[in-house]
Amino acid sequence: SRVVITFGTFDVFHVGHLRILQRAAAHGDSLVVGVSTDQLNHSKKGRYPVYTQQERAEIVAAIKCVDTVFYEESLDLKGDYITRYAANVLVMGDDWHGKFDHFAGQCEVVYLPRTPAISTTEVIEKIRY
Ligand code: C2G
Repeated sequence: SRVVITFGTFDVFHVGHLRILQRAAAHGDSLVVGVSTDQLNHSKKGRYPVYTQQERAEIVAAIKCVDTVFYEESLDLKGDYITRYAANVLVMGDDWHGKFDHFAGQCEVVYLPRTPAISTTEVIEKIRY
């Protein structure tokens, strides 16, 4: 059976997140999701997400098409996570287009188009004003 793996922060969970998980799941029989840690976000973006990693992981785990959730501690461990979960397909949104092509020897690499006009940043802005 085909295992799909994907990664993300999934902060202030919105319909763009839901749709990429559903479309990722459609590429195989089970879906494994790496939720980036608060620390990874802080070191990468200089700020912590709105929701904690535990809250973000709890929400993602409750989505019907998601089978397994784990914490993504480092961007450099993707290859290890792919091996650990025996993933056959890596699915990412096309904001990462080309970035993970070097895993093509390890698993299939698929980039899916993002849902237009929605992002965590836009949701935050909409609430703020
Ligand atoms: N996404 C989408 N449509 C949107 C917004 C996001 O399809 N309108 C997708 C992204 O392309 C990504 C996933 O939802 O595949 C999660 O997005 P983010 O939470 O922004 O994740 P990111 O911080 O890019 O992931 O190893 C990657 C890291 O975990 C970072």
